[in-house]
Amino acid sequence: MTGATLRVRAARLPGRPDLVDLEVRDGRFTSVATHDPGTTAAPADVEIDAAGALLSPPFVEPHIHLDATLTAGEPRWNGSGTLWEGIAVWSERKPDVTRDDVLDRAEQVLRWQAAHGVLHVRSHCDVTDPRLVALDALVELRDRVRDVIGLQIVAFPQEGILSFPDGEKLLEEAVRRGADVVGAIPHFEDTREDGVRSIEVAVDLAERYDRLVDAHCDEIDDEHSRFVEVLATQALRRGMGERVTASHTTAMGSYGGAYAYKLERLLSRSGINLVSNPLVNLALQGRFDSYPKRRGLTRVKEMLAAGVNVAFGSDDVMDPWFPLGTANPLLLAHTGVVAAQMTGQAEIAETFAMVTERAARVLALGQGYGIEAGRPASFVVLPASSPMDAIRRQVRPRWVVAHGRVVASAEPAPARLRWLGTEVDVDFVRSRDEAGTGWRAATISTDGGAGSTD
Ligand code: 17E
Ligand code: FE2
Repeated sequence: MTGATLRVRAARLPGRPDLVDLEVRDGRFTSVATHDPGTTAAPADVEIDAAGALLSPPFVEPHIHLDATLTAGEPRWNGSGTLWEGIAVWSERKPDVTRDDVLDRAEQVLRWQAAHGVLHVRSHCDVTDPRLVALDALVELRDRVRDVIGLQIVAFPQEGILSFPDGEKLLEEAVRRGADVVGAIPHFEDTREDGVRSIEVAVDLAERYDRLVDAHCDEIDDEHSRFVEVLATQALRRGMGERVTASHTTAMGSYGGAYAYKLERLLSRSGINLVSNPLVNLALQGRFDSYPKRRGLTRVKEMLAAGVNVAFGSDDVMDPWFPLGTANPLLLAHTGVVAAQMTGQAEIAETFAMVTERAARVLALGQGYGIEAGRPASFVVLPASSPMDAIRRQVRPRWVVAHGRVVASAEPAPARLRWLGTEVDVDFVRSRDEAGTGWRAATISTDGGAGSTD
């Protein structure tokens, strides 16, 4: 049996000058080649004429908390806006967590993500709960959604590994029940020594069960919080480099130049990944400062320049830590441009990579990701002329394709402007940006086989 076929014509790939044609069969790319306007190939079941629109591998969410999502205001709002009150509010909500509660909220946000073109998601899940009820629910959900979204689950000990009763046991049990990644939260442990020990426990567990590591690390405006050096050293000595991620690392925004220099060298040698959550940490950090007030971000540009892989994550959608959000990756890229001051032309293009390819490296997706023959045919078509254009105008994907199937589509919706006696459509395009592309004319047809007899 041959699976349905799909063809995309005249798509523009990020960073590639020529237009390309792509063919898909049985959910995988069978060819990616320079656009041939005169091709006589038989019509596919689904034909997309991209007309110069941007085609990118899907967005990847490297850091979200789906167990807590959509609980903002329950049982109360976070009045101080700090990380610490967020943790306290969540711990009051936790006893009310049930399987159906988690499935309902997490699936709703996964639908939003799919509509945004996010087809790979790493979700943290609090395992400082003796029932592990959210963990079981997310494992169930991971299996149910796998044809559309690849979900990775981090066993995340929100209230500590050593500072929470049976924290270590719960972490291991969560791994046994199916967590893909082992987490930690060293800056939250009661002592510095426990913080160091908690990292050793997490990395040991990951090694024993052959899992990845993703620790919440140094998410505090305290220049003395220096656990990322411990995590990187463990990764380096055990040869686990790219399988290890340090998330948040906001204390790096408070370190002085001399220590930061040492750290750049260690992190780049270790090969570990960093995840910055610019939207949420801009909001959470600096809350104990008056003025001047710190931005509370990790050193994004500097670490990229040192050769460290850095990606951007959402962290929260409407929960005790952040009341807004739709998990929109282009909003993260836009926020990252501002927050990390990545306003150079190449830097803006880099922020697009930080919500696509760089985030895919965090998830260790390897050959399971990317626009290449033999790989899964998962991609987004954006009504834009370049990554910079997509970020600036915050476009919605025209089509989202998962394993060769169109799973989301959105018509562009320009404003109709009555202007000095004429009427025009406004979609914020600077006409010069469009040179050489006609992406507004992109079309899809699903009757490709019509007219042929078989
Ligand atoms: N828990 C935590 O420790 N830090 C965060 N930023 C969130 C949850 C969202
Ligand atoms: Fe987080």
